[in-house]
Amino acid sequence: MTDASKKGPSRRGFLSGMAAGGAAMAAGAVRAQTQAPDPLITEVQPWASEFGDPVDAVPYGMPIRFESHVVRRNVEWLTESAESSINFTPIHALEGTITPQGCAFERHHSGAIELSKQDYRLMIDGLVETPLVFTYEDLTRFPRKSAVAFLECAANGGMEWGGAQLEGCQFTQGMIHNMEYVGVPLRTLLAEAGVKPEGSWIYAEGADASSNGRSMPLDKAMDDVLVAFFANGEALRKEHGYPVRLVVPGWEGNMWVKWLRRIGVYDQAVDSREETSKYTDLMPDGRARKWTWVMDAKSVITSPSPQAPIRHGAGPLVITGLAWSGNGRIAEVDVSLDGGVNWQKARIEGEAKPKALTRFYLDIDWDGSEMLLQSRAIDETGYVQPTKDALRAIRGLNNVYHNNGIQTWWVRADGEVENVEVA
Ligand SMILES: Nc1nc2c(c(=O)[nH]1)N[C@H]1C(S)=C(S)[C@@H](COP(=O)(O)O)O[C@H]1N2
Ligand SMILES: [Mo]
Repeated sequence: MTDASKKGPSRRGFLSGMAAGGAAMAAGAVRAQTQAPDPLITEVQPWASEFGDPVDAVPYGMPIRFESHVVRRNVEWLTESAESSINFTPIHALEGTITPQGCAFERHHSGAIELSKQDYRLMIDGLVETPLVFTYEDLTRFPRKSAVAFLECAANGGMEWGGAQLEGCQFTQGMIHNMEYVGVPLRTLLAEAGVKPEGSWIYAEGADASSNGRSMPLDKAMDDVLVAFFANGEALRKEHGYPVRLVVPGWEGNMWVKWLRRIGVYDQAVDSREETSKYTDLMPDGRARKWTWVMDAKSVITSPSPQAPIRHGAGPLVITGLAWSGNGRIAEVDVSLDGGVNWQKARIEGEAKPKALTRFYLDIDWDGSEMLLQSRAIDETGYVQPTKDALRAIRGLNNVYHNNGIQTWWVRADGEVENVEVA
């Protein structure tokens, strides 16, 4: 037991202790530092004087009201209507790697639909031996697999191509979430229907008005794609595709068709709207990159960041963020405090899973002076996250998608943080 009435180490003593003892001393920062009685400790508080809520007060719990700021947010000027729009995950306020469904960003082309399990049908047709229709219950009778995977919209960071614009990683990198999915491998269902030898592409479409149809090479469909019905231990939420969505690990979010209603097997791509006029990358010479399915390695410091400034002053500071790669595992994350001049290796927390968000930390003793914080992800293929300028030099400025450039946060001496770019 700790004796809280004893005088803790002075701030000065603590800081010199830091220099000697390093990060292990950081926990000492919260020790009592004065002898003034703290009424929160010495006086009986209301919450200790009466009963709390009974069980079942809330049959399905919501976050406590003190956390009501941790919500998805929208940028209203971005789209004409909220039915065909996007909002952003509050990654600045989350920890670990799993995104709760309730604050995981949403992207709809024609609104989130309500589709019951009873009304659900999944058709497999085209170049198959036996066209099939599955009910929801049919799907639950195939052997299941699970996968933790990030979903990143290809447009994540799209508003930053022209320069630093939005204040906070929720808006600059928040078109991303990471969940644990359970479902049936798509290859199991394709095998049930029997793909004909000519079949080399699939086309997946949703039951919503937009249908959001996308083509995918059969190789990927037979690899790690899941027809998923659970996320983070519970049914998919309506906005994430209840009752069934496609999970396409490592590939752009648009291909993760929600409210999945049909898989067609073909001998060529369909060239739908979502893979021609949209989700292609216009290059400086007027031509467009096509089939840019994989989300390249990327990272961002989530705290400190514009929505998560430093309030505690100089001394021990936890710098943390997220890194991910559609090509596999994150091998290393480097952090710079001086705008990319010097780099230090960050600590990767837990297992770096392939095609999933990976949490990193750099624990420093902040001297209270300005910093230009950056993080740089390196994945297991050796790919290094590029600077924004390096990306622009190749892709130009006409393009919206696949901006995985290095983010810079300007941390001021007062702890406030701004979105900037270093030349
Ligand atoms: N049926 C259908 N599937 C869809 C969409 C859609 O509008 N309709 N939007 C796509 C896009 S562009 C993205 S980025 C992801 C977003 O998934 P989320 O809303 O679960 O975050 O779903 C994809 N799947
Ligand atoms: Mo998207």
